[in-house]
Amino acid sequence: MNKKHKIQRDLTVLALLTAILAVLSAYPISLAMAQVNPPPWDISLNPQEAETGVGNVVNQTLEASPSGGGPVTGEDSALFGIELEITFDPSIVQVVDADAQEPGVQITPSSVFNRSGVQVIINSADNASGLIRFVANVTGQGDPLLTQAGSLATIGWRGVSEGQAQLQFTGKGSTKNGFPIELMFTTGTVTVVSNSPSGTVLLQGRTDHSGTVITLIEEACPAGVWINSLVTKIAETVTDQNGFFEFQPLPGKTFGCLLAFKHAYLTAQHSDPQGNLGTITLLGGDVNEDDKINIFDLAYIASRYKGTDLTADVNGDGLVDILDLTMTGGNYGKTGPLTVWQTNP
Ligand SMILES: [Ca+2]
Ligand SMILES: [Ca+2]
Ligand SMILES: [Ca+2]
Repeated sequence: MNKKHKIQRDLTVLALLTAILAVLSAYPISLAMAQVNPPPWDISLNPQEAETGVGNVVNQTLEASPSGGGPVTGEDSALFGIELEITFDPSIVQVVDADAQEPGVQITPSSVFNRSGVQVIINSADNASGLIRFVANVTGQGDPLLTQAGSLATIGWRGVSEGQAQLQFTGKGSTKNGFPIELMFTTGTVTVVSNSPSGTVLLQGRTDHSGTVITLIEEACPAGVWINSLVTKIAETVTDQNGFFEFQPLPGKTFGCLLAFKHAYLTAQHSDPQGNLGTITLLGGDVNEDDKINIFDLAYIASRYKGTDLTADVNGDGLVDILDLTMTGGNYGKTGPLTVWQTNP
């Protein structure tokens, strides 16, 4: 081959290369798009708005699903790695440690992360600063973490004080080849409500409903007449003029029963008292405090009629008279404890 032919051949090769480059340069964006823009995923919480009491625990599941519906497959589309940060207000909620063996506080990874070829690099919750960090990925030739909607983890929240904790997310996913997968976050909340019981206890035949003693005990509601010495009292309060009572927050306490006691009235109870219990009206006439209204009460009132022994004064007006006798007679045969509370409108 002479020099002239070699130059001609080189020019031909150059022209071909130029043509190829020209063709390629017409499509670089679409080629690039196909590789670095895998479909985004939605990250959400179930339930989105969780609620619990002070000292109580509620679970929220962290869920992922392809924004387009899925399933999403292929090395450059499916979810092979994920990093998430969730911030929360640690003065309102704290993360419950899901792994007692591991130092620090962890959330519970879903079964997706509980197979070979999947590694959880970071799983930590900082209850001082209010930050959850979760990082996991697939190693080797493992299958993707997810190709369709599924659960990532469960977070257990313990209520610390009344209020609403806003949860904020940041993070991203990764394809197998390390292209970023955009995560679209739907933020959630955890609302902590007071678990302290409140309610209204009215007294039949009175306009001033004050003075009923309300007691919270650990034990389940006792059947029949309850005896002070046999129960473990957690707290005690007294109703106001409107019959209203409310306990201060009692973090970490669980109550078996709430008891209401007022002399000359049948007692009332409420099992597992939490929050607003509603209203109950105590029936009058039990002057001998055996939680029964019967002939003994009527006899007692009759024997003190118009007298000065005010233990027989059922309606508390300072007199033992026909009003006390009639109310007691009207309740004849009734027994406590009363347990039917009306829900406030
Ligand atoms: Ca731990
Ligand atoms: Ca009685
Ligand atoms: Ca009276």
